[in-house]
Amino acid sequence: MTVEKICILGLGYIGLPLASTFATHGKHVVAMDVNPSIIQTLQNGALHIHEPGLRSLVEEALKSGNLDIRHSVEPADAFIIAVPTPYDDGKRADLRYVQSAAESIVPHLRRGNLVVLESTSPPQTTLHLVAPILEKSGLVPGRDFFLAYSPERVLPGQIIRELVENARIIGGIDPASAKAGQELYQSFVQGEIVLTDATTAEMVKLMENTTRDVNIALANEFSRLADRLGVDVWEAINLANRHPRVKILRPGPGVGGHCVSVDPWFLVEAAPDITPLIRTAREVNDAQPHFVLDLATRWLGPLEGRKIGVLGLAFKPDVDDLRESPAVEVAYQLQQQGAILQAFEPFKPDAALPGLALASSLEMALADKQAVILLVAHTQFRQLDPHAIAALTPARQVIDAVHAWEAKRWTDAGFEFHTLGNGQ
Ligand code: SAJ
Repeated sequence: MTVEKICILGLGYIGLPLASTFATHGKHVVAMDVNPSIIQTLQNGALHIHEPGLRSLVEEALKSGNLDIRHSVEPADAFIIAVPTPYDDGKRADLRYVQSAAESIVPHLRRGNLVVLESTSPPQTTLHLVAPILEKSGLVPGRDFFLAYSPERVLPGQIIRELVENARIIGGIDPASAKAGQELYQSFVQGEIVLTDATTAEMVKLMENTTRDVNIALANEFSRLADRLGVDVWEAINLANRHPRVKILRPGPGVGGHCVSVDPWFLVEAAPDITPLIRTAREVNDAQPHFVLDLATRWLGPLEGRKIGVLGLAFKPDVDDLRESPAVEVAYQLQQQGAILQAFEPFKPDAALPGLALASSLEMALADKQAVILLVAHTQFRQLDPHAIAALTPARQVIDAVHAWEAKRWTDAGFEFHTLGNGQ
């Protein structure tokens, strides 16, 4: 099939880079979002999210004349759904955005079109949710139009490069749909394009993030063991990783973001009776902020009234995304124990976090404090000079919950220094 015009639904961390990349590769893209403030921001030439390289990519796409930012769906040759799939209070997938995106395509769907779902979704969503909605058009998927699932697999912070270079899985509801997807994505994908069926593709995506979550849970549990047994987990991991078939990930304050901390629940929901490991890994990672709180209490003493500067709130280094962030959770838990916090998140200094005092600068976060806790290994925090910090704060107790700093440099500068996972 020939695709000239693509309509992309959802302009978040996936939809916007995707729309811009198609546009810079010669496709006419209508990029839409139901959130008017996102549309307004983009139409004013600004961005509502931070991702390295995204600004120049969007500018290039707009300059090419191929990218139109719109409030609503328009007829096109292909439609790509890239909306969020959060979970509800019971950890069940909330598919309302997918559902309404599919519904909004129905009036515009024509014979020969291709519809692709990119949002991370529970197994069988394409077949059992999206296909029946699109059938309301009177057209039959597989006969009158193509329908596929193609998971986004890009790493926040590396999205622009990975979008192009990663292997892409395309699962069709039939082989012709997978082939149609291949023809669409090969306009810019440099990685291998592998075709399969829709449910396998959904499963692949969930398996990838679940594998990561389980492995991080293991690393986090190792950090607790090391703490209990008087071992430096970082040294132990480093040594274990010299084994040719061992690759232990990094312990930290927990797992956040909108992917790894959410997606495993979709598998648990699909079959709770046979997924105890996946559930337990989620629970271990969700409890890790509390482990950090326990360490802080042990190292700093009673937290009531203690003035603490918190460095970093994002869910991981060098991103601005605070969704499901374990750092935010740690900050709230410290505050619940009576600590008086000021938190500095350089990528979102004006974030709205109810009840949490944010500092607009590093200097503000450090001034007049009794202790400093590092929760995110942002590059700019990694590079901090302990002597310079000593001049900015009366605090002489430092906790590094992400193993970003070298202990000796801080102790040499006069700090009492603690690292998560160092039980020595
Ligand atoms: N984390 C650790 N220790 C580690 C690695 C990560 O505690 O050793 C934490 C991070 O700090 C963060 C969380 O895990 O809080 C998730 O970070 P991440 O870098 O592992 O993953 P995401 O959520 O940024 O992106 C993941 C990626 N999936 C995999 O690597 C299997 C990405 O490729 C997916 O496209 C993305 O999820 C997604 O959108 O699903």
